[in-house]
Amino acid sequence: MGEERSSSYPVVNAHNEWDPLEEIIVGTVEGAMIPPWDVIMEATLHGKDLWDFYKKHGGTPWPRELVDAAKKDLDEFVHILEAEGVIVRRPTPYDFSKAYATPDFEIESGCYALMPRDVLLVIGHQIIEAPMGWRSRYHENHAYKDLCKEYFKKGAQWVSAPRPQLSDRSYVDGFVAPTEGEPMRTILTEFEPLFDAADAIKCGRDIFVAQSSCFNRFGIEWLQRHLGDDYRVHEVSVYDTHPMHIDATFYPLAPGKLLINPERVEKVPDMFNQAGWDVLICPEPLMPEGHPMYNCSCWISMNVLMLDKERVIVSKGEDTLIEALKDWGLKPIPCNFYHFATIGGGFHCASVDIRRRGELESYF
Ligand code: ABU
Repeated sequence: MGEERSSSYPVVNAHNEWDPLEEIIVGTVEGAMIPPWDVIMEATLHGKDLWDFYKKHGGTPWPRELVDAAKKDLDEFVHILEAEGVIVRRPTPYDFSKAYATPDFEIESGCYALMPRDVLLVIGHQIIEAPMGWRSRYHENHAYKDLCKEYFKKGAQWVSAPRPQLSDRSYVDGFVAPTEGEPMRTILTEFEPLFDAADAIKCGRDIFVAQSSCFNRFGIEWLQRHLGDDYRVHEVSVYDTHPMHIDATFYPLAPGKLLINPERVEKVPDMFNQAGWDVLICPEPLMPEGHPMYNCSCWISMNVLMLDKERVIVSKGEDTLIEALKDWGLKPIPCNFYHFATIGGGFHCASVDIRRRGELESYF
């Protein structure tokens, strides 16, 4: 069952974004469905022009040519990871095409196992299945159950956050997303704890989160209380008209190096300045105008993946960011990923680190 390994670290061991990476789960494009339209998408997807696309095509498979192009990118990503000595694990094939219903909602299909970062929050030795707010992603954790069971049998802690109901009471009735410049508002009510795992980012004992249309305050409170006194959960002040996930917004790349999205971060927490961290401003993305992006913004450029404190996988084509990373003392490894970004996200979204060689520390 699973791979043999030589590491002396616990099978699940991830305390930050930069300790040397030993094992990772990478998502799959196989069987990916276009997310069926649901109320939360209005609050999380940039680009109103996309709504009609989802209303018309949601619940059907992504066109083969998009899937093939995304798969080519993902294969290159896996190849790079393996060539750099990382064990890559994949989700179990799962049929996301079936309609399903609970007593509280019904939906015409699931989505995909493209982006494990949203589903599993790995902190220290534990895997937390996230209580996700998209009804179409309600069963996405099933694609990772085999891996979770295997890691559990090898000693990991494995827990699911309270299973959400996702009835209409979880969403603000009549929600309208703000236009640029209007005060930020989010769609989730405080009826139950909700978050996607990608709404949190690790920095040792300090976990940074941003409230979004996937992460409510109840979710933040649940996470802090669940993690207990070993961890401090900090809320970062951000501005985004369609907030979803922190990993294209605020990203501690390595000790002393914090990458931020200049359009979204309102205030860097004082603790970074006090501890002498460099705040690195992500350059403007270079994604070509008109490149189709169904699920995320062009700031997905900053959704890189650290292999250790220096090596960083970054999207080929993002030359300004690649040069900046070099100036900041990092070693960029470019990988084609624009086509994966069309239906998914970046390298961080497409993966979830299971084991990095390192200990729990405080960096402040
Ligand atoms: N994890 C996806 C981030 C999406 C975005 O900010 O564009």
